[in-house]
Amino acid sequence: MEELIDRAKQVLENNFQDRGFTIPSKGLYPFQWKWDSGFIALGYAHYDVKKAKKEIQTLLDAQWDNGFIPHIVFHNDSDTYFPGPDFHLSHLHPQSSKKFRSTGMTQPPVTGFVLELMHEIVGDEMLDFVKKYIDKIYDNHVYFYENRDVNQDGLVYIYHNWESGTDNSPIWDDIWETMNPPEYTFERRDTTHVDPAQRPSKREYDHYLHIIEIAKAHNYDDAKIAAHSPFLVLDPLFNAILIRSNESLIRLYELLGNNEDKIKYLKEKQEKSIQSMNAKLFNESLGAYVHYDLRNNAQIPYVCSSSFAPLFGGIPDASRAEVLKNTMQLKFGGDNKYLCASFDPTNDRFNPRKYWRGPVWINMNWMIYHGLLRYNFHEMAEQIRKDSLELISKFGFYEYFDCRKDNPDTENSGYGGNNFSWSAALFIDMLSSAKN
Ligand code: 2M8
Repeated sequence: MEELIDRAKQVLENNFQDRGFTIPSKGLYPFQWKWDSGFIALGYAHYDVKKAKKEIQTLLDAQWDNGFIPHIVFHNDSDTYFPGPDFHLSHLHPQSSKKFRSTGMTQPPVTGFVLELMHEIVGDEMLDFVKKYIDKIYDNHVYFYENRDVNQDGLVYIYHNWESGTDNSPIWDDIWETMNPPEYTFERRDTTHVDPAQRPSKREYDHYLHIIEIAKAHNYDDAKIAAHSPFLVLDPLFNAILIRSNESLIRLYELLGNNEDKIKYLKEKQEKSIQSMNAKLFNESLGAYVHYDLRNNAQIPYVCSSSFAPLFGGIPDASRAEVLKNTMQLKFGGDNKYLCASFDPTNDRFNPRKYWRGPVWINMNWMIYHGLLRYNFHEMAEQIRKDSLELISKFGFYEYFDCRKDNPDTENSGYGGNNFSWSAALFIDMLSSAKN
C-alpha cells in the first residue's frame, strides 16, 4: 500500500499546475473543476497542507460578486477541451469574476464540508485559513438559497446536467425527450482522449450545449433561467451536499465564535431543507431518494448512486436509513459486484461501461462510505471502502470503473481518464481513515 500511496501522490503532483490548482486529468480535463478541487484538497491535507489550501484558495478566487462559484475556472488556455471559455462566455453575467473566465454554471457545493475536514485532518494550524475563507463559502450558500430555491422550501435547483456532476446519467433521458435541440457543429475533444463508448453521445452533447445557449441568451440570470430552462431539477446529491456543508459551516462558526446571525440563517435553512428532502425527494416504492423534475412537477423514479447521498447529509431518520441501505444491498450489492454502481444495475438503462450510466465513481463511494458510517452501518461501509481500494489497486487511478467483478468485456475494468486526481486524493484519504 505504501507504494500505491506514493503513486497516488505522484498522480496529484503531475496534475498540479503552476498557478496553484490541480487539473482532474491530463488532456481530458485541463482546467480547475469545482467539486474535483474539494476532493483533491482532502487528499493533499494528509501530506501537503500548503497545496490543500492553495487548491481551495484558487477556486474561491474565481467566486462571483453574488457568491456564485463556477463549475470550471479557466485559469489558463487549452485547446484539448470543448466547450471552453469562448463558448461559455461567463462575462455575460454582470456580477461574474472580472479576474477569471469561467463557466456560468456551478457544481455540488462541497467546499463547506471540505473546509471542516481539512481542519479535522490538519488541526488548529488550519484555523487562520478557515477564518479567512469561511465567509466566502457562506456567501455561496446564501447565493443558493436566495437565488435557486424557487419554491422557498429549502431545496435548490440545478439547471444543467453538468451542475449535477453526474453528467450523462439515465436520470436525464426523459428530460432530453422533451427537448429538440439543433444539431450543433462542434469538435469534441473528449473522444480523442477516451474511447467514445465510455463517453456521452453527440446527441447528448447537443442537449448540453442547447441548455447553455438558453442560459446565455438570458445572461445567466438565475430567475430567467428558472423561468426558461428546459432542464430544472432538484437533485438529491446536490442538495444532500449543500446540507452536509451547511452542517460543517455551522460547526466551524460555533468554533470561531461571534457569528450568531450566520449560524441562525444556516440553521433555519438546514431545518427546512432536511424536511423538504424527506417530504419531496423520497420515493417509498423504490425505497430511495430520487430526483425531482420541476418542469414536470414530478419525481424522476430511478435509483442511482446519488440516491444514497442523503446518508452523507444525515437526512433520513434511522428507519429510513435502514430502507436505503437495504435498497443498496438488493439492487447494487451481491458477490459479483463492486459497490457502488452509479446507476441501478437492475434497470434497462444501466450500462456498466459508459460514464455516469453505471460505472463506479470513487468520489461517490467516498461520500456513501461516510454516510453509512454515520448511521453505524459498519459492515457495508467497510465493504464500499474495500471495494474502492481494490478497484484502484487492481486497475489503477482511473476516472471510473466497471462494477462487474467478472467483467467479460476486458481485463482492465478502469475506464475514462487515467491518473485521475480525485481517485488518487480519495484513495489517500480512505486509506488513512482505515488507520483511525
Ligand atoms: C465530468 O464532467 C465534465 C463537464 O463538467 C466533462 O465531462 O467534460 C464529470 O464527471 C464531472 O463530475 C467532473 O467534475 C468533471 C471533471 O472531473 O468531469
